[in-house]
Amino acid sequence: MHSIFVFFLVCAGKYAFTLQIQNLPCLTDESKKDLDDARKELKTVDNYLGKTVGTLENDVQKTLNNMKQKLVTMKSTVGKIMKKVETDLVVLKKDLKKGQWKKYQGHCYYYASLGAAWYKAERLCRDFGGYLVKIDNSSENEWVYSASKYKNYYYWIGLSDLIEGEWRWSIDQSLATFKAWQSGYGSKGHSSNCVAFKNNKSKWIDTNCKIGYLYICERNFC
Ligand SMILES: [Ca+2]
Repeated sequence: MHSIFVFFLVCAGKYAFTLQIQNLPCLTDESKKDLDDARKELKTVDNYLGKTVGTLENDVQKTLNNMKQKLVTMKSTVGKIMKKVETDLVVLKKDLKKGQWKKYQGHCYYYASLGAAWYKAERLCRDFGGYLVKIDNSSENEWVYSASKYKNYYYWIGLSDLIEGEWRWSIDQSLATFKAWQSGYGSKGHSSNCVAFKNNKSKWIDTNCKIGYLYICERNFC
């Protein structure tokens, strides 16, 4: 009882009151089994968590790699589009700087050197302070054709029939009085609603508005 190596400890179901420290802890066989079982359970849970964390890490890494790849592709696509837009703008600016507005009877005409669908061409002409060319008579028609630089190409003009067969100029929505249809054109139906100069001719065709033709803008001042 006087020794510091003696320790009081009550073990369930036992009568021993004093034990040396090296014998601690004092457990019943039943308690030991419980502890062993619990340890095994914990080990199983630990293994399961380890595997789950591993799988999750793998999945997250795969998702991140996927996203990274998609972003790289997206960046490349956006880069290409930006480059195309920049090139188009440079060409447009060069054209405008070169003063490619040609004068005829107090009006000025711009001949695009890049193609666009009819509606885009119409918008671009407005951006340039004009409108998709309106041709009032045969003289103007012949001049507009003769002044075009690329005779082998088609050029949009400002005529369309949103109401089938009702040909109107985009600038003022007036009905066309003068028309210079190429033989067989002018009534090509619902999928041919925009008008262009035929290549190598001062004649017009009605065709699909989505085609990327060159175009001619007109403005009332120079
Ligand atoms: Ca039509």
